[in-house]
Amino acid sequence: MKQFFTLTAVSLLAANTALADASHAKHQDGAILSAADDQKVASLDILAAHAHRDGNKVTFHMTTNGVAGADPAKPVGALAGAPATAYVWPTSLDPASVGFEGGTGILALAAATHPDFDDTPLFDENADGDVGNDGGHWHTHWVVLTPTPECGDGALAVRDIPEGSSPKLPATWPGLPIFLDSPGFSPVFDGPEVVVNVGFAQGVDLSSVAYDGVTAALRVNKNVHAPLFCVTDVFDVASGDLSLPGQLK
Ligand SMILES: [Ca+2]
Ligand SMILES: [Ca+2]
Ligand SMILES: [Ca+2]
Repeated sequence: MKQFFTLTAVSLLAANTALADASHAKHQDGAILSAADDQKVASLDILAAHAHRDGNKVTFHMTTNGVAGADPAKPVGALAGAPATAYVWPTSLDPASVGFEGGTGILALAAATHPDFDDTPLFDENADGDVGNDGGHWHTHWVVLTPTPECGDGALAVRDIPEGSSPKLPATWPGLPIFLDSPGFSPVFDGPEVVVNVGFAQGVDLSSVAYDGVTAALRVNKNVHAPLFCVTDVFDVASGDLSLPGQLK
């Protein structure tokens, strides 16, 4: 009898594992697939990116070749030059879909870490009673990316908000002079998988959204002025060319 229960438990466990794995991006119809690459850090080597929709909730996820989230950015001890590591889903959505001024760049969802500063003043990700000390914990952002030559040839940056201008910004904008929102969606890590469930306001047209998947490093400007937050390294792009071949279904 005991053996029966043990066997049942083992097969249930196996079934659960298979079930969990079946939900991963790399097993989804229409996922953007990317080859494994031993030259890349495994946790940032994308195998697949995918997004799917249930009403106004959209699940963005990525399968990596390692343990997703295993290699967060390392602190440098200052805001100037502070690095960030991010899993990023660039989309075809207009920035106005989440409350930014419209037509201002590529709206991208990011799950990020940057231990040198906290930009989620409404959230206490590590639940220690301080909302200002958890930039080193994985959290999410909406960012608006624009080509920014000052960051390097062909490089992108989070769009700056020039002094004296007052573009539309989401209610959860954390106050930095860039097009960055801290909406508070929790990134969920499960082995090779990173998942973010996103809520959209009613009335946002989600019927023909294109997306891609990227792993990247960003860095705060060494002089902490514009351009403030450059994309400095792209580790992997699911499509290989940022063509946003994924179609939200
Ligand atoms: Ca890859
Ligand atoms: Ca915080
Ligand atoms: Ca905290």
